[in-house]
Amino acid sequence: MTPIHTPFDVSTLPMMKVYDWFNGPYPARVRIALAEKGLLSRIEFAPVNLWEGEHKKPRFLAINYSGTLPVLELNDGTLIAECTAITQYLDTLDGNPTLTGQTPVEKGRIHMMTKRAEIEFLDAVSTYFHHATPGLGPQVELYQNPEWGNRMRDKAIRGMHYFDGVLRNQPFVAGERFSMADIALLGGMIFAALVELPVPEACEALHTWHARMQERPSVQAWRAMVEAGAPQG
Ligand code: GTS
Repeated sequence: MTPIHTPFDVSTLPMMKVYDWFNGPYPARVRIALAEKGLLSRIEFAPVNLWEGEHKKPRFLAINYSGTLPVLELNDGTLIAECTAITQYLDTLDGNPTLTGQTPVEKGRIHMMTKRAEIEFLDAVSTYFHHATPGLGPQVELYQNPEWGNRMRDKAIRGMHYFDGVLRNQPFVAGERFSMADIALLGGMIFAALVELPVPEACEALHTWHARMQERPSVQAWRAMVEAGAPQG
């Protein structure tokens, strides 16, 4: 039975701030989640320029100790970093968690598959980018280990095959419904495209799923924003 939820008026929510960089793959996860939840109008975006290393400077490290984007700031100053934590917060605001699971088993599976999409794919592509390519450039990449980066590239390719196998048996990453785990895998696909790491043709189910994801208005809105280019100023 479909649960009945009281309609939720997002305009009653106080404004929130998201520190991010417009075309970053991790920030994409939060932007897509915001669009899925109809919350984009409640967000002011504060650009932190990764290419100038702003995320490693004391001013931003005081916002996020890890020196990574994105970060959500609530109107009382509360700071929430980590895509998974931010998505969980946003998803529960309306009492109707469509992205992070309604039942204990859904929540468990979505958490597991999100983590797996990060460990086996997205984080591995990111490590490849930072260690085995010029990454964000010599001013920002102060330590690089190309051998480790290339190992992580191979891990990411194994991850593509793993998720292809998952998607041969079910329509979405965590089962029968779109969830935060699909968004995490999309983050991996976005990063892989940025670093020109192709998804093997043999990964047919992964390709089909990816094409299906492009039809979602949230993903289309994200793509249109990226195509509009970097924020000015
Ligand atoms: N575990 C973090 C999360 O889930 O939020 C990882 C965040 C992350 O690595 N963000 C990237 C970053 O800040 C942003 S992007 O690469 O997708 O644009 N990277 C900068 C760096 O120097 O690691």
